[in-house]
Amino acid sequence: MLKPAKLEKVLIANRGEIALRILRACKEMGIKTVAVYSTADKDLMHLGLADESVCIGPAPANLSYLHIPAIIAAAEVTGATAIHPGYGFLAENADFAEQVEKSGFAFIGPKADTIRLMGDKVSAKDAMKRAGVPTVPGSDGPLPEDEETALRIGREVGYPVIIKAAGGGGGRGMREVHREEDLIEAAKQTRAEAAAWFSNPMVYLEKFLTDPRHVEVQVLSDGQGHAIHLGDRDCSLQRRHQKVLEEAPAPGIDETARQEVLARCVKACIDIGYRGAGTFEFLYENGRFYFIEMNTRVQVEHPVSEMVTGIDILKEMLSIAAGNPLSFTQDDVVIRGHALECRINAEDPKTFIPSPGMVKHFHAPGGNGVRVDSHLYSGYKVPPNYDSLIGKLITWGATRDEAMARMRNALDEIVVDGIKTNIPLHRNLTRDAGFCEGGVNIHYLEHKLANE
Ligand code: MV4
Repeated sequence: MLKPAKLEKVLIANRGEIALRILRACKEMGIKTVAVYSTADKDLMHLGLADESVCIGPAPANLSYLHIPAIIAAAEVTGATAIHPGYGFLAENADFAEQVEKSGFAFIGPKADTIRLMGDKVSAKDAMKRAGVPTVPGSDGPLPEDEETALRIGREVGYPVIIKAAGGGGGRGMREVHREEDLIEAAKQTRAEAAAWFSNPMVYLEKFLTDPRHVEVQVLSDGQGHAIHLGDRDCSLQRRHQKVLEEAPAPGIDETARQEVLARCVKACIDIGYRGAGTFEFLYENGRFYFIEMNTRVQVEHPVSEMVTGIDILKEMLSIAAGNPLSFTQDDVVIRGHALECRINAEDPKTFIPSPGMVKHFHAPGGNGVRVDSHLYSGYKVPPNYDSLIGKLITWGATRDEAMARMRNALDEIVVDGIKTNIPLHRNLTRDAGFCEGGVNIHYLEHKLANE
């Protein structure tokens, strides 16, 4: 892969396992690295592996990983040429992307305008609908404030419906409505929340799908007219909008519907001039896909797509940001076998209360088809200030059953002593008859937990 000067030195504007993942990709490509960290994170593993590291502020994220001037200043003083935002924090902040580029650095992700387009869920849905991506039936734009018009739209779509904030996403700012007499009040409440939380009172209405699966499509697009997909992932196993276990490909999907939606996503990338790695989120019900949102960042669960395609998504992101055209075509992408990912969190496996503290002993599992993406080491102290994700255990197999057997072994082998983790939950889940069967919906895990 070419390496123009734009990507001579990459500043990694993140922490934990994804910072380590970005660092590994940079090192492989011969790109110099700058790690940034808060005072709570001075013991992060990747700091010692980076060429340079810079403290950007105190523990609260607002004063460090979310503090745009501190990150740009760190890039300036170290002579970095590009910034990788990872996921979370500033990854989908269009103003950050804009300031990074205006300051003369390459932003490793889409153009600021694309991030802005997708950040507004009404404009995102509209853009995707125009590009031919199937969307959830609904208000086709904002839900009007006029009560008569809103009621007519609700009646046309048919109950139940869901009201969502245009500025929301990921489950924040939404309200189910099961009866017409509740629509106006629900719209008012969602608007008020949206104004307070996202400084944008705009809401939209959709048909509420009662038992969908969450299936998403990974794409890579170079912004120069070439785009490809890396197949789909199933992320239905979630609790309170936090994904727990993901897999690729999504099991038991209608193959005609799948090939159609994958092709539509690729075409949409070309239509909007998308640049970088992206994820189209769909609800899948009764054999049909319905677009809900697009994520303009690398996602936590990207490794399952890497495992079934052999493509390194982080290296491709870097290559695209360097201005290179995609080096392969869709025909070069072959989905082979199956991959699973268990998210390992520092939390109580029953109450889900975060459990930071000293990891007295860490032992990583191994063997054929086993991958561990984690910044843990024996003696590492998990700080209480951030997300509780401490690593990801990923297995690959020629079949789903083989990937599952390898995951059960890996979960038997892994040792994380000193703090509570959700490993017992994963040991249980990978032996759950319904999940092992494949194709469970977004409510499955919460129902299972309520009944145990
Ligand atoms: C929906 C839905 C049902 N019908 N939209 C939640 C997160 C956000 N990305 C969209 N979400 C949903 N939108 C319609 N029209 C159900 C959910 C939903 C959900 C979606 C994906 C994964 C987990 C979920 C958990 C609860 C609700």
